[in-house]
Amino acid sequence: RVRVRGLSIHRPIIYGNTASLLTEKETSPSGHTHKWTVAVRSAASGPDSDIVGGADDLGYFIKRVTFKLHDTYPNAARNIDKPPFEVSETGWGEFEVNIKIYFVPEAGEKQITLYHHLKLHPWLEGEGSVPPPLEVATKLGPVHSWQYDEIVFNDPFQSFLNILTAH
Ligand code: SLL
Repeated sequence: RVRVRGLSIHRPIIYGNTASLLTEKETSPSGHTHKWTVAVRSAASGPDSDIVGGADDLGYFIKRVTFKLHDTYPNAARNIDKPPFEVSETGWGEFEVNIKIYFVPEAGEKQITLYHHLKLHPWLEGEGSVPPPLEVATKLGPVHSWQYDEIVFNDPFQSFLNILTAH
């Protein structure tokens, strides 16, 4: 296993969530108010990609993404082993999602951990910690909360570099 010393290669990603209100009918009897999707996506897609990233083409170097949800969810640690790396659920509250990204064995790299605050409410400037009333939230539409990041591999193995550059 040969490392390519002095080389550093990166892959851009975005991670985060979208959320929208459930209809009144969907809300009862669970008490859940929102449906949401939390995801890790490639940010390296072309101009035709949509707002939350394009092709789910991370599978060639990511083998698993674990989304650790709030303990109020059954099986809170959700393992996703192929793209799209995402979890969709319903709920009533915001919380911190712990996201662990595991790489293919060729990488010889440890997993990385990201944190994302699952956002359900269209928090308004200067309104403190009180979410806007339902009719306001309804008017504002779905909430998007995404962060850009780059996964950096330093001194990658030659075989892994080949995998990365072949895509
Ligand atoms: C809060 N600290 O109090 C947060 C916790 C937890 C959200 C939010 C669970 C849904 C279910 C759900 O929405 N949990 O499975 O019943 O706001």
